[in-house]
Amino acid sequence: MDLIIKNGTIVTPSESYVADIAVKNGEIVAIGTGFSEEGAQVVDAKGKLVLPGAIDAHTHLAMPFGGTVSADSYLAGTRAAACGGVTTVFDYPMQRKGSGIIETVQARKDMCDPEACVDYAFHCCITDLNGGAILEEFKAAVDYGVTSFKCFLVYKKEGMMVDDATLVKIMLKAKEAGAITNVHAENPDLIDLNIQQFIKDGKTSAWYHYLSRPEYVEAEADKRAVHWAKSIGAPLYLVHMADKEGLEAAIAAKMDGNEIYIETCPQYLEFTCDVYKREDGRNFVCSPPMKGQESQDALWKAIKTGAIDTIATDHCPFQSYEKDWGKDDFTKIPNGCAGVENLYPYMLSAANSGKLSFNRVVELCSSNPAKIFGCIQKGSITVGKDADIVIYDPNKDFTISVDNMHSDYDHTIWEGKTLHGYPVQTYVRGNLVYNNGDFIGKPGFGQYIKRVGSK
Ligand code: DUC
Ligand code: ZN
Ligand code: ZN
Repeated sequence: MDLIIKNGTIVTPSESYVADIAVKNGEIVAIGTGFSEEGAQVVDAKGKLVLPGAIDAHTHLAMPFGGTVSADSYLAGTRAAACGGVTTVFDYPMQRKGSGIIETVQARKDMCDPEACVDYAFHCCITDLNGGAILEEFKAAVDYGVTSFKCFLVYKKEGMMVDDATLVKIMLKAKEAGAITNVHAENPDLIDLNIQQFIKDGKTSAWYHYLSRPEYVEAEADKRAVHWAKSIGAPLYLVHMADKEGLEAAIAAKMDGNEIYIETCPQYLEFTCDVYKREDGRNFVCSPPMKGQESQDALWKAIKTGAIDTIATDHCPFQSYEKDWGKDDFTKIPNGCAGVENLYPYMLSAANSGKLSFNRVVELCSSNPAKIFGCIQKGSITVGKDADIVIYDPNKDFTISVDNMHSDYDHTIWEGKTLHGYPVQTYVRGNLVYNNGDFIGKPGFGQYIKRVGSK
């Protein structure tokens, strides 16, 4: 045996129990008691929880966006991931006009390979069908391990948006190839209408970022995506759900038997649109923006009832000087916030405070993303799976500060937030990459995860 983690409380989506875990060659080979410790590294996890590593199914690392590039490289973003108990990240390469899917993903894989500190996979954003050639590449993309494609219903001027006909073509072809379509739902025409008026009226603070993209802007697009999924019988994954009306429409369609999955993010669970009234409101600018209290309450309710499937981060930090570009004009603020290192600790702290169960956190942050996105080696503490393991101390309090994070950004929206309980160790395939506050992994250790489609 290479590693034995003993006496800890193992948490799965359905139960918590005390047992020892034996790891060999990066895999969990046995769960039980009384293993021979000869030659093995032995870790005593008594009094601690032993959890599957989280899967952050939504990051934008080194992403060209908003006139710059997001502040975390693959190295910094995956280093931060390791320190927050995230053992796999899903990044979003952007296919551009004239480029193929595999070409797009391969280019990002080449960047990521030497830098990745945890395992990684890719969803591919589709922005153009290249006269239909892209659709013909879906099957090859699935064989390459990319089993999810993303459509933006927004970012029209940025050349990222797809229209409804393109969306439907993608959803149908994805279904045929055994893949799923992820959708960022906001309505760009309504946003532009609002922005034009606000700029004309001299209303330029971060608060108007929210008011130009309020609840109805997201709800319309959520409902449209749900409508197409229902009408053509294709699977849909709604990313970063933030509004009550869209959420309720998606839940109703799920309850009618449609294959619809809903993701939300910690920032929507913690903050409301009131943050945009703060002096540092621009630091919270992301899209979709944080919404009102009613939406936040609806998200928490859906987490408790089981209607929300995953929590991911949309990690896309920018430096303060970049956020400052929009000090006097909210339209110039690069959209995005940090979160990859905060995801698991935040949700586990919520569990520790009794807001939901630890089992449900494991389901939302690990098992469900693994299942939905075909990561068959990941997502649970089970014999035969990768030994992606987090040891969590429920008694360790931790106050988040930019100084104790492991990213390259210079500020965080989570500054000053105290969490009850914190990860103390993270293992990726049986290798210790984070130990009590320190990153001890190696760039390049992270591996590309070739995912399995549903066909
Ligand atoms: N939203 C953000 O806030 N940042 C990156 C991309 C996105 O859709
Ligand atoms: Zn998005
Ligand atoms: Zn995103």
